[in-house]
Amino acid sequence: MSERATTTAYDEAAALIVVDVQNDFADPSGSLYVKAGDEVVGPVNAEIDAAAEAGAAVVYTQDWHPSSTPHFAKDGGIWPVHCVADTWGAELHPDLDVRGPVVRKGTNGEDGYSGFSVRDPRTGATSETQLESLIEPSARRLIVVGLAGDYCVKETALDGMRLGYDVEVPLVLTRFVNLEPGDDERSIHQLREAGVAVV
Ligand code: VGL
Ligand code: ZN
Repeated sequence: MSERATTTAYDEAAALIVVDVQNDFADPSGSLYVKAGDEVVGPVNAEIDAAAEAGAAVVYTQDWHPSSTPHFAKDGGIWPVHCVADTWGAELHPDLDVRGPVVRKGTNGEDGYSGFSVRDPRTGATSETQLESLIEPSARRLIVVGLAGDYCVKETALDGMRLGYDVEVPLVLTRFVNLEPGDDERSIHQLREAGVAVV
């Protein structure tokens, strides 16, 4: 029994999407550590517990890059090398409670931040991941948590809206990269404009 309050009531019409809670983002020694990212692991676990108990789907995403990809600054992108396939940094955080399928994104060097789709950096063509197929057909409402609030959480939530779900992003369950100061506020604004409940 969990004593901790969750951010929302779970039932079979809800799906919890746990985005990129991986060592490179959530461990202070990770290569793209999101400030205080480690603080979300405990509260996210409580949420997973509540969701699973209520019969809601719980699905995870994992950023999973080749060692060279236009996503990385050294290859023409903007990010330090992170979440390279089969390295410690790409592993889900060891304290994260994994109770559902994991969708890997970026596997073939694709770019893009949403858990629902990836983008070929050369052609710009987007393709779907398996995420939507893993959410119970009964799911109407998505709760998107994890890292980072201004990239993969935001894009996953926006894609969820486009796909016709009601979407919630609880702020206590995410943290922001803030590559530019104020990215957190701008992301929250953008999410709310799109109809996401940022709570
Ligand atoms: C992410 C930057 C680069 C994320 C992934 O998971 O939010 N951010 N790759
Ligand atoms: Zn990445």
